[in-house]
Amino acid sequence: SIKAFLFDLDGVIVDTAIYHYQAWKRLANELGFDISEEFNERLKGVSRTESLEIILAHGGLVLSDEKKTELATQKNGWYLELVSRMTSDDILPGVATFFSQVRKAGLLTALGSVSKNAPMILERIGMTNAFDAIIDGTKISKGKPDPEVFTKGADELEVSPAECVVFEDAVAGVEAGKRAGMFVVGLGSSDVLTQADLVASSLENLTVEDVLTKASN
Ligand code: B16
Ligand code: MG
Repeated sequence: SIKAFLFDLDGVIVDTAIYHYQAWKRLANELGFDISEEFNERLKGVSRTESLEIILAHGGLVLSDEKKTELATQKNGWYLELVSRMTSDDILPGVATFFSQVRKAGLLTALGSVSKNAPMILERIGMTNAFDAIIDGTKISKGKPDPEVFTKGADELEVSPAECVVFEDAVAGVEAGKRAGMFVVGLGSSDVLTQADLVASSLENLTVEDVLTKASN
């Protein structure tokens, strides 16, 4: 039976994906090219260094490791400027109600984010205590679609993968959840999140009971 819910951060709890996109777009523009919103889908759930590699390949640029470190730091600075203004008002619709249902159902919770900034963002929005375990970019060596972020979450909660449900908005994140052997709820479009076991447009359109029923079938 299901014992734990594992949540992605960006695009599930808060919409920081838009800030990552704005910061990467600014970097690409300064390098002389552009990235579209469609292209940005490929960056969701992917680590900072890997995102930069994908962007540089897109722009046809080959740079030294030193330059790459400099650019990643620059992007993170712009990103931090954008997220520093976040408050609990930025928590996505439906999250608070869903989390109160999760608690009532007696389920464990974990954050599964590859972002190194995740703990700071949870502090800003006042949700640090909503999680029994927090797995962020500093605790893992491989980004999504590698399952590491979710298997570590299950380990910290001392539950098995089959007892976990993952909530994800990104293609790479859905793949990570499936590779971890978990039931995956995709939040977004079923045309994009084809690997998900269940898709809803957001947590606002889901109840814990729905998820538990579908995940137990
Ligand atoms: P940072 P998630 C991911 O977070 C983002 O989706 C991805 O766009 C970002 O590059 C990555 O975190 C690393 O973030 O630069 O803050 O360490 O979706 O796994 O919550
Ligand atoms: Mg995400």
